[in-house]
Amino acid sequence: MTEQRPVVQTYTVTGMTCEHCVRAVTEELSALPGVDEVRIDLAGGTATVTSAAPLPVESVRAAVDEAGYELVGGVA
Ligand SMILES: [Cu+2]
Repeated sequence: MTEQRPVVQTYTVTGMTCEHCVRAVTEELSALPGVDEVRIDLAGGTATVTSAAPLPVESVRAAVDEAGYELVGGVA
């Protein structure tokens, strides 16, 4: 049996400028399977995602892209 420990990962997201952007990115990331919590740092341009298991970075990238923003690099 594998250990169930939440994974917390921070990503760099460009293009977010206001609370609307924050909401859009939060919604898309929250919709990913296994995501428990999404915290956006608007000033810092980062998204911190808590999930039950590690998320494929391409899934995170696709979700951010869907919201209209861009994931920079991999994991911050
Ligand atoms: Cu905005």
